[in-house]
Amino acid sequence: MSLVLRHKPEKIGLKLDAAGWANVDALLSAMQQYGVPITADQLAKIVDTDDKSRYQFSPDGKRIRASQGHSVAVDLGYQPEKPPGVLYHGTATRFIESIRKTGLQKRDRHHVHLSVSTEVAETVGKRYGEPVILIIDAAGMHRDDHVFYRSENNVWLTEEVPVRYISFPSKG
Ligand code: HQG
Repeated sequence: MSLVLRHKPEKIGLKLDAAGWANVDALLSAMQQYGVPITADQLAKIVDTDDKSRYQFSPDGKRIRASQGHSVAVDLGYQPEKPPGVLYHGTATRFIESIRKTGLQKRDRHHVHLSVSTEVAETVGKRYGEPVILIIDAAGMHRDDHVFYRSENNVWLTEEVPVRYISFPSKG
């Protein structure tokens, strides 16, 4: 689901609109044609039970999209918001040397992803190796005119995090 709604909709012949929405019926028939049939009920269950609420239906239930994390060009329509004073970014020890030089970069995604809890940051960091939690001075960034967005599933998004706003743990 993440692959087709965020990265490669063309893999199953699906089209997303400019805001990342796919028509639910089109998704179901594309999955069927791709050889992985799922029912509307199963799709609803995936959306409901996803551990990070990655997906959302439109209010009328006819469309579906990922709430963040895309690599395809989409404009999710989130409005700039004032972030909490401190946010966290979970990464892996092997990236620390590079992050110390260039700050946090968005890489293949549209934004750098920041979380409100250290628990989430730790889980995110573990995907890439020995986790490290970086503490981000979001208040300072906001004061200095860095723009933040908050996704539907409470991930904070920003263009980049320059080194001066990052606190590294002493062992990193
Ligand atoms: C690292 C998952 C070296 C960055 C998660 C991260 C999140 C640098 C990796 C969401 C760097 C990029 C996003 C630099 C950043 N030098 N490494 N200058 N700047 N990095 O996956 O934040 O399951 O694109 O620290 O839960 O790990 O997809 O970003 O380790 O919410 O819903 O480069 O993806 O959510 O990795 O994860 P990613 P992320 P989903």
